[in-house]
Amino acid sequence: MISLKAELERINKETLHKLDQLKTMEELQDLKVKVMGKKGSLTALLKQMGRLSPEERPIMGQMVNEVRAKFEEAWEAKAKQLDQLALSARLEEEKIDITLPGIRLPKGNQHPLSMVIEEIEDIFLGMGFTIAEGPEIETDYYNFEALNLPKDHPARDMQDTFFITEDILLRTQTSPVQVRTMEKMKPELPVKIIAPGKVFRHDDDATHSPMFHQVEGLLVDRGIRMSDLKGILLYFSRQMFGESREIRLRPSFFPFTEPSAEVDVSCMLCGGEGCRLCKNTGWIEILGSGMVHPRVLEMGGYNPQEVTGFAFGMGVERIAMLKYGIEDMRLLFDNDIRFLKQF
Ligand code: 2NM
Repeated sequence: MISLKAELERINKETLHKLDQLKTMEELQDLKVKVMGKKGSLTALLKQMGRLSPEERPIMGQMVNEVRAKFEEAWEAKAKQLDQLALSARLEEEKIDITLPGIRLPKGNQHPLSMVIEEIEDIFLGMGFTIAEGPEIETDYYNFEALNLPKDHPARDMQDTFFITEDILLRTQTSPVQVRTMEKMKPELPVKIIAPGKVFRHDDDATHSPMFHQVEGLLVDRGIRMSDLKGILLYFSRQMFGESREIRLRPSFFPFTEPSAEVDVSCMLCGGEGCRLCKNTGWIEILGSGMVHPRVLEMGGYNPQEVTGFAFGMGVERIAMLKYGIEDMRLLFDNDIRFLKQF
């Protein structure tokens, strides 16, 4: 009895001391097992009680129970304390200083091609045109047939077309959008639209891109004349390249217009005096245009006896290069932020 009591005292002191010293939840769980587990020190002590006399047994039992109750109480308190410590450590770690300056995200830049497209759109919107869109993957019919380019037409070679199947292709111009719009609108007048978008042409020249951008325009109404075309394009050229610009029309050929004309604008670099940019001619070609071919009007669902129309098309990359003095078109497709930031 005496030795068991001394052993109990020792266990009591030692466990409470250990409990006081330990620092982690794992150590705490460990201690519980070492004291109260199957092979724990208190458990071992209880097993030895068989050696005691019947009178001593309940007294010793009560003492063991008291030690165990005290241990459990102290254990729960320690568990709570460790929980608290872990929580405040986490809060400390997660603390943020809301007075610190923010991190600025690197800003991008609108692409000069998008800027030019929007500028062109705004000029024509201001003249009452609306914007029409259509598929980049087209049928042979809308890209060629309906534009007065039948299957055996020699001018089909003028465009190096990306074919997907025999009848499906990547549009080589945005004119198919104009045909689709006429079909949808007929017999409503006027048809007064521009069609901006991506077009695709196969070209082995390294300075050309297989994908580039076009804006084409179409105005169909009763009594539309070539002078209407010239007035609209003069206004556009002055808005785009400066109030003092002049334009001139040179005879040309397109299968979908008759007559057709190439449009030059007086040089925006030298004002027409002659320089490197205009190769000393004073003029720079910016557009193709013409009066819509009667057959194209017909295929759009309009009667060429009743209505006439003009159409034009321009390459956006070329306009952007002229407007911003970009020497190499490839810069427009590299997406180098140092280049893009300049606009
Ligand atoms: C150009 C030049 C001349 C054109 C023709 C048409 C349509 F659909 F009305 F027939 N849209 N665009 C046209 C005319 C395009 O680009 C150089």
